[in-house]
Amino acid sequence: MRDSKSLFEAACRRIPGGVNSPVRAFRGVGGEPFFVARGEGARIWDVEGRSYLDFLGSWGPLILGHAAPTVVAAVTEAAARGTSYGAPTALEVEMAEAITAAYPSIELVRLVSSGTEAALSAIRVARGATGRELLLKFDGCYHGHSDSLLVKAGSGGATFSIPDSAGVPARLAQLTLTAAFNDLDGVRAIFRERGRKIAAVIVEPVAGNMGVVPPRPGFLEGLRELTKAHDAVLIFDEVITGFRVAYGGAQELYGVQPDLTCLGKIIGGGLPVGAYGGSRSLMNHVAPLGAVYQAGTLSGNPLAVAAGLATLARLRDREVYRRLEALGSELERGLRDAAAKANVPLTVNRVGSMLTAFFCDGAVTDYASAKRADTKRYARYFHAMLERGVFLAPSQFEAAFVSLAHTDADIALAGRAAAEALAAA
Ligand code: KE4
Repeated sequence: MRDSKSLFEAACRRIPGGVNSPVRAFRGVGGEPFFVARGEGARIWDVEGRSYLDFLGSWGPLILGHAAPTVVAAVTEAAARGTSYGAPTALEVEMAEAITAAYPSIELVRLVSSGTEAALSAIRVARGATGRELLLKFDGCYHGHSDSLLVKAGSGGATFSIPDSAGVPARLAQLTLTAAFNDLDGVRAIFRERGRKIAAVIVEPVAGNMGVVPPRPGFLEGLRELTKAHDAVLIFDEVITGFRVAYGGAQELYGVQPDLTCLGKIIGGGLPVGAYGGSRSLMNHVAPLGAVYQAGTLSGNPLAVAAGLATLARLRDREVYRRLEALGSELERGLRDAAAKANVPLTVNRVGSMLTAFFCDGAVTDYASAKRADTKRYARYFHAMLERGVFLAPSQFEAAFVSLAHTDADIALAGRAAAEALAAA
C-alpha cells in the first residue's frame, strides 16, 4: 500500500485539498494528514502500520469504538440482503421507535443522511410552520454547511449576520441573526426587537464546534421560555450530544425539551445517518403529510440504520454512561495534572465523554473566550501527542471523544503522553 505522503499527493491531484471534509486536511495544526488503513476498538492504524489511540472517533459517531463486532455483523448481515431499495424497510420503523422512545419531545422523526440535512430540514419546518423567516443561531456553533447557517455576526452591534463562506448570498445571510452562546440577555434583546419575526432558535445544547462549551445554568431554560413566549421554534442540534451525553441526549441531561431535535453521528454508528423530529403538530408539516418538502434517495438506508441500531442497542444499558463519565473524568484529571506539572495554562471543558483542552487561562464560556486559546501551542501539542501515538482533533476548536472501547490503561497512556507533550510543546 502507498504511504500517506504519496496518497496525499495523489489525493490533492483529484480532491479539493486532498480531503473530503476540510478539517481533515490538518490546516488547523499544520503538516499533512496521515491516511488510515483500519481501525479496531480504541485504535486506528495508518498506511505505514503505525497505530494511534483514537480520541477523535470519527468526530463523534464511534461511541463503541472502531469495528465494533455487533455493528460489523449488523452491517454485513444487512448488506447480504441488499444495500438500498428506495422503499420502506422494517429497520427504519425500528430506528424511529428507538429515537421516539428515547426522546419524549420527538413524536415523529424523519431520517436523512447527514447532520447538515437534519439541521437544514428542521429549519425549513420551523419556517414553514410559523410562516416567519428569521433564524437565530450562536457564534461558534456549527450546524452543517447549509447556506443559512454559514454566517457570522455582522459588524458592530448589528445582529444581522454576514456570510461566513463564499457563495452564500448576503441577502440570505441577513435572515440569520447571531448571538453569543450562554448570553441570555443578548438573546432577550434580539427577541425584544424582532421576536415576532423569528421562526426558530437553533443551538447546540452543549457546544462542540467551538471546542466543548457547556450551557450555563439557566441558559437552555431561558431559551425555552423566550421561544415559547414568542411562538418561535426551539431547535436542539443534538448531532453530537444525542446518545453521547446521555441516552436521551442533552435534553435528558439538562431537563429542557426543544420543539425540534436534530440527530446524527452516533445514530449511524459510523455510517451516514441524520434525523430530525419533534411534535406531531410541527412534523405534520413535512411532506407527504404537509407542505414542507424534504427528500433523500438514501434516507433511512438499511446498512446505515443497521449500524445505528446495533450501536443504540449497546447504549440502552445505562451503565455505559457511568463508564463513559468515569473514563472522561479520568482523562480530564490526567490533562489537568499534566498541565499543572508543565506549568502550561490549560482550561479543560468536559461533559461526559466529550471534552476540549483549551490552551488559555480562565473560563471558556463562548466563542469569544474560546478564541483566546493559543492555537499555535495547540498545534505543537497535537503533533507531540501524535508522535506519542495519540490522535486528537486536528483543531483547537473541536471536541475529543472517549469511547466504550477505551480502557483505563488507554486513559493513563494518554495522560502520560500529555505530560510529555505539554512539557515539550
Ligand atoms: P454532518 O453534515 O457533517 O454529518 O453534520 C453536520 C453537523 C451538524 N451539527 C453539529 C452539532 C455538528 O457537529 C455537525 C458536524 N460536526 C463536524 C465537526 N464537529 C464534523 C466534521 C467535519 O465537518 O468533517
